[in-house]
Amino acid sequence: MTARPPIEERFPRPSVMGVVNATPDSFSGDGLYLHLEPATAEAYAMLDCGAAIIDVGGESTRPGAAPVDSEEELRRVEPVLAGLAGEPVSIDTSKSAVARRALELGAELVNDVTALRGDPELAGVVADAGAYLCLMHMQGEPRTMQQAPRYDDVVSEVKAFLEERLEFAVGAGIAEERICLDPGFGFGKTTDHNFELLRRLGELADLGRPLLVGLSRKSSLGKIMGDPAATTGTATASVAAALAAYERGAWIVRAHDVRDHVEALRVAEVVARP
Ligand code: HH2
Repeated sequence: MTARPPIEERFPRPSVMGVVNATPDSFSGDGLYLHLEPATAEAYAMLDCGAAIIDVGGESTRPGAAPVDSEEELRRVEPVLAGLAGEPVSIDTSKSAVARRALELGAELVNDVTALRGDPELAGVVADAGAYLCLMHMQGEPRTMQQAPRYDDVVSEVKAFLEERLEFAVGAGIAEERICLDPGFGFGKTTDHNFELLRRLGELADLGRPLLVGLSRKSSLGKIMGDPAATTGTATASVAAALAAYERGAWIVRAHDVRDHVEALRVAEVVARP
């Protein structure tokens, strides 16, 4: 196995990660992908628009979503992964069985929203494959995480958590240069927590690893428009949030509306580095 280059080289800043959900209940309303042909077609369209990688997920992590077992998750994602053979793919899973199969099918990044706390075998699977890894912060678990999120200082708590998970992952044999970190917008966080994290994202960049951010269509973006019951945000609000994140050091941006994000980030990039 040839060692993969550092994640910063493989996915230069800014890179857009396109989201393909093979789930019936994604919060963002794009769970069209139970029919697998459209999922694969959508992924190719995202690549054509400039996505650097496609994140394929078979289990919804929206607040209150029901967990699924490995068999069902694999049944959902395998055909999409097979249809994307040879393309840059990330698997959004916390399960070692799903990650193992996805890596066999060519996925190069494991996006684990539990930051290696969900399945004790996942770290070994990532290490053995020499795969890239995203470690994300979440307070609580998807079913209950939005009930009463609480922090004394959300930024320093998220930072300490990511530092500890990074140390754990490296201790488990995963090369630090293949790891990126994610504050987990919306995962056990109020709207105020999310915007505090976004405002002070630079403090997380101090951890020395590339930051992945997933703000796309998140409910906080709808809530600040005046609808306290909003469950999603618009593409326009998502792009604005992505730009704010980029200006504060974000490296990889996870997004549903890929063309909008690629074009906006290109402008921001040229402004920052003529
Ligand atoms: N957000 C979602 C899922 N996976 N992974 C990372 N690293 N960061 C995120 O912010 C993140 C994530 C939730 O969004 P979505 O995939 O659109 O919805 P669902 O989980 O319902 O499929």
